[in-house]
Amino acid sequence: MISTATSIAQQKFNNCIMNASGVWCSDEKELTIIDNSAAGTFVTKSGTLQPREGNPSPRYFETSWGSINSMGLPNRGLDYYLDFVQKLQQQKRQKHYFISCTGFNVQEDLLLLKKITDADFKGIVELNLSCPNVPGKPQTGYDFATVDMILKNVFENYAGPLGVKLPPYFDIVHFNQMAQILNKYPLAYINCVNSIGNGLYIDDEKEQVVIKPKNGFGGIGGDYIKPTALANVHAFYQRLDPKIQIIGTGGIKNGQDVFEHILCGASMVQVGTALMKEGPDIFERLTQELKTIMQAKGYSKIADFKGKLKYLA
Ligand code: RRO
Repeated sequence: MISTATSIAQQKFNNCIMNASGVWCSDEKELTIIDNSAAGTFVTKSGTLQPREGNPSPRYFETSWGSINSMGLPNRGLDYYLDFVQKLQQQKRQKHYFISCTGFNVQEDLLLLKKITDADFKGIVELNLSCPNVPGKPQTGYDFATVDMILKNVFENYAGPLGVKLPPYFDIVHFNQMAQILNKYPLAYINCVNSIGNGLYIDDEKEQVVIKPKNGFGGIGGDYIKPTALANVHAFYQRLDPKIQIIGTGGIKNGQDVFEHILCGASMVQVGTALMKEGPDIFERLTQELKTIMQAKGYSKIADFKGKLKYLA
């Protein structure tokens, strides 16, 4: 028997493959479909204190190598996701879920976490430190002192399992500096990576950008970002206290991609652009493709190859 089961923060999941926040997770209808798919669980769209409409459309565009988006954090508000997940959790006591949230400053982050505490939420929180698309708001994850300050406040005020969604980093010094900060805190996990921020895709015939917000600048996902995602997963796998697990996100569209993320050190993987393109049936396909690879290599569980990337002598 080949198992793709995993655990994050001591919570067990029967499959290590799930959606990435932002894709198929904006409302009850979408979340229910993911819940009933082959995915191990779901994460919600990042919830803010107030519901948000997000940026004007078109705000998402698919290219042959991936996607560009500038959604601008459209969401129903944290309360909506918290209510729905709590309801679901009562029906399915054995299954665990992730709620993503993001504030516009540390005070808002703490208010969001207080709501989660007051709701007696037993699942896992993903604090998004890396939205690239809110005009005028830089990505928190690139401001190292602010990340440190937020995590200090978060762990003084929130006791449940919590991970952070990080932007991609591109320099060894930045991996070192960020790992040093992350290692100070009892994080359940980090999620590498959010989209590569502020790319530009152009329609050559029209000599025009393809999305409306920010004059076409947006977060890049899909094939373009897999090497960057793998590098971030592995760089942090090498540097973090082993108690901090890693969720790998970026460029996953087949079983080989899932395998590579796990080989680099991911304990779970998330699918964004490819889920958007293919729909929730993708989870069944990815799981079967991963199992086929594991069988061919003689692996029966993900611990058999997790983090075991080899280097050249
Ligand atoms: O909503 C978005 O524009 C968005 C978010 Br919050 C995020 O974290 N990553 C992304 O690519 N888009």
